[in-house]
Amino acid sequence: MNDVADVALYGHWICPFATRVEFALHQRGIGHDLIDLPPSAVRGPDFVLPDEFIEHSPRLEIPMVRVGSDYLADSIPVLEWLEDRVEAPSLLPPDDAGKALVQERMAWIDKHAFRPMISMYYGVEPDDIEQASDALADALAEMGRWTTDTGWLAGTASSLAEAVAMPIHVRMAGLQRLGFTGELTAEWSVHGERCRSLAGWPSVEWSTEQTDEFVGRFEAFRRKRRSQNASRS
Ligand SMILES: N[C@@H](CCC(=O)N[C@@H](CS)C(=O)NCC(=O)O)C(=O)O
Repeated sequence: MNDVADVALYGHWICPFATRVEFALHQRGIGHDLIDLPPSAVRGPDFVLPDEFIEHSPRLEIPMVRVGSDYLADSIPVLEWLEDRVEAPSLLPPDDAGKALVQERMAWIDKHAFRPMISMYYGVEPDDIEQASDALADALAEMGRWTTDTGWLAGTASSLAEAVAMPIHVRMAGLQRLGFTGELTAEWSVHGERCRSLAGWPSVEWSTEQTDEFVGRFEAFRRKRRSQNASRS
C-alpha cells in the first residue's frame, strides 16, 4: 500500500474503459496525473505513443495506470489493483461475500452490457444495431433490478460495480442518437440520477460537444463502412 499516491492514468475521455478508472480515482479522492492518450482511431497523424505505454500495455490499449514505478493496463484489473495499491476510501465492501458480489457483477456488466453497447455503436447494418440495442436494453433492465433494495448495483453503497457501469450513463444520450431504442426502466434511470450525485461524476460527465463528437465519429464510421460494403458488392 502506498502512503503517498503517485498515480498517473493514461486514457482519453471517449474511451469507456478509461472512464471507469477516471471515475474511480475521483470517487476515491486519489490525486493523479491524466496523460491524454487517445485510442488509435482518434489520434492525429503525428501522435507519438509514450515509450512506457509501448512497454507496459501488452495490447497497446488504454487505460493504463502507473503507481510509482509499476504499471498495469486493463480496466477491471486496474480498478482492483488500485484498491490494493493506494490508500484511499475504498469502493469495495469490507466483507468477502460483498467483495465477491462486486466482482461477479463487474464481470457480468462487462460481458452483458459493455459488449452489446460497443457492438451497437460499431454496428453498421440496421439489423445488427437493433439486435445489440435489444441486448443492451435487457442488460440495463437486469442491472436496474439489482438496485431495487439498496439503490446500488452491488451492496449498500456505490462500489467498483458503479465505476464499471458509469460509462453507460455518461454516453446514454449519444447511444440513443446512434440507434439505442430500448426503453430505460425506472430503476435504471433512478440509478443514473443517483450516480450524478457522486463525487466522481463531474470528472467523467460529457458536455454536449463531447456527445456530438462521439455521435459524429460513429456516424462517419458507419457511412464509410457502408460505402466500402456497397463498392465491394
Ligand atoms: N479490456 C480492456 C479494453 C480496453 C480497450 O479496448 N481500449 C481501447 C480504447 S476504448 C483501446 O485502447 N484500443 C486500442 C486502440 O485504440 O488502438 C479494458 O477493460 O481496459
